[in-house]
Amino acid sequence: MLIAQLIDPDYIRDFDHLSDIVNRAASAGVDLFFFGGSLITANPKFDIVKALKDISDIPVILFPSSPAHIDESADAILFLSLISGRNSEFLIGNHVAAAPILKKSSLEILPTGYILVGCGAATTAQYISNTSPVPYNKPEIAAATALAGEMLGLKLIYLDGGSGAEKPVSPEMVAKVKAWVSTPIIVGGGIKTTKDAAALRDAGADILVIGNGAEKRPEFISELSEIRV
Ligand code: 1GP
Repeated sequence: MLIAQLIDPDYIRDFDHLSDIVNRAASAGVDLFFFGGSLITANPKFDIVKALKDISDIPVILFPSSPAHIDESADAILFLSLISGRNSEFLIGNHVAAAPILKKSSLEILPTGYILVGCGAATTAQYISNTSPVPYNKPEIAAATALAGEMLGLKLIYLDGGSGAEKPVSPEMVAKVKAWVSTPIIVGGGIKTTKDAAALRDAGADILVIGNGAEKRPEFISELSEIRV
């Protein structure tokens, strides 16, 4: 199982702050940085993706909510289709706008079925995408959605409670999706304890995404090295 640390540009105060995060991530063995956010409200004071590439060897994968977030300094992009929703812009519309730009870039394209799950109060991702999440207690809906995504050719499935979710996606849902698809499964949103992380790992998550949990308690990233396999 891999650990991806989400770098939200709104959270980064300055270059020294980013350096601290990178140093901690490197010593904890973080495998990937995801970069992005559903709603970016601040004008970054510096080019964070370029800085990440300059000071770290950890691959940087864009996690965009808009074609405006394409950044050629990164290594790859999650080409996310929001298959839990029925908003055509996030299913295919933004992709049409982004595809010609991506074709000219050197970014690795990672076609990803993105499934938002209701994990407590509505998250920014749900609001901004104007979609209904899969209900928390309906693993079979998540599994059928993931299976349809795999049949459409998507290479990764991302089960996300959304950044700042009150609780993570249930291990039961992850296990059901794991049983139905053969793609790697990314799980994120609301993971704040090693107990949560271990349960999701045991259920079959291939990549865990940690954002708020490490923003609020930076040592959480180091603690996760204990439960990695
Ligand atoms: C959000 O999965 C990521 O898309 C991370 O969520 O910030 O809640 O860890 P958190």
